[in-house]
Amino acid sequence: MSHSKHKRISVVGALAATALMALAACSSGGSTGTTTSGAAAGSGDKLITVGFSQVGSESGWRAANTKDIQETLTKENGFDLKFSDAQQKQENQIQAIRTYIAQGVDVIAFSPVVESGWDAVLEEAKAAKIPVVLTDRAVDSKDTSLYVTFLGSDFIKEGKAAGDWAVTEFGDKPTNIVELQGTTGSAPANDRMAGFKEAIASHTNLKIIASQTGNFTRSEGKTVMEGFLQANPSIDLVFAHNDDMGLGAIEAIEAAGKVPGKDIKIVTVDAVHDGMQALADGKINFIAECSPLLGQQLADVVKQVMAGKTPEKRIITTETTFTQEQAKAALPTRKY
Ligand code: GYE
Repeated sequence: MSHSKHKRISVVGALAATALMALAACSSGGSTGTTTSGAAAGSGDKLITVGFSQVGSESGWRAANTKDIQETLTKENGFDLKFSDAQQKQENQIQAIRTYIAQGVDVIAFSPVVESGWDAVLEEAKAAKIPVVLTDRAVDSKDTSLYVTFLGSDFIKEGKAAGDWAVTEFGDKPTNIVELQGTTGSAPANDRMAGFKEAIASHTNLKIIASQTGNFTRSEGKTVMEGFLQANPSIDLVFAHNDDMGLGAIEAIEAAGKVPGKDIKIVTVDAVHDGMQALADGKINFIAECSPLLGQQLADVVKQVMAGKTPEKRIITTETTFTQEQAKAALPTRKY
């Protein structure tokens, strides 16, 4: 590791507290990456130590994302990955990042649970000269020198794709829409909502009659949908910010004696396996894809940074949309 003497001194000062925090960070999600002990044992180049703070394990998307990152940032590929799961809590992420700073990792990567409130900890990373890569979700920090790049999807575009589909599907018909929002304050929830609203804005027959967060989970999606069904006798469309909440909504709709995909249509974002299956089965009507396979791009960015290069400030993941027919065709060869 090429850290300054000055930094080593401050690291020593923080060591006692850090040991405990590191344990907490590593044990919280149950899924830890490799540890540094003996990391460079054997031969060859030194491994690049990456501290990764994951949002949580709230969805199928997140499970696929975690798997991809852990399978890509391996020792064989030159990385020593430290992984922690923040269980959808910002304070856990801040603590994990502080632990990585104190440990003197080479690069910190994280998927910020919400957009705001990161400046202080990012300034600490900057002061320690540890580059930070935003993976999957954005922060709203004005000072963009606090991170190297933001690598992930265009969530506004995904919301727009869902809204454009609704415009085409419902035409001039009066349409009551309920919205299952992602985690309040998260970049994908903010942007998917904005993109969807923009797409339907000039079509006044399309009305969002209720919106509530389901926190990107299947169980909360179901509970919120139950409430929507009780309060609103006539719902034509569910816009769920991810597949999992859409899958929860399917359960609620069926329990209410209605047919998902027919009596009440459903549009979601992600296109993970279970969502694609429900789409192929006719229970979901349309999905805007959001790829969780960010591991390789993250590995590339980290290697660039370590080689002293400057990656692009914004790296956008390529993605598509799926109709029911397209889902049937894509499912057999889908990776997640
Ligand atoms: O859409 C959702 C997950 O940040 C893009 O988080 C990600 C979102 C994804 O929980 O399923």
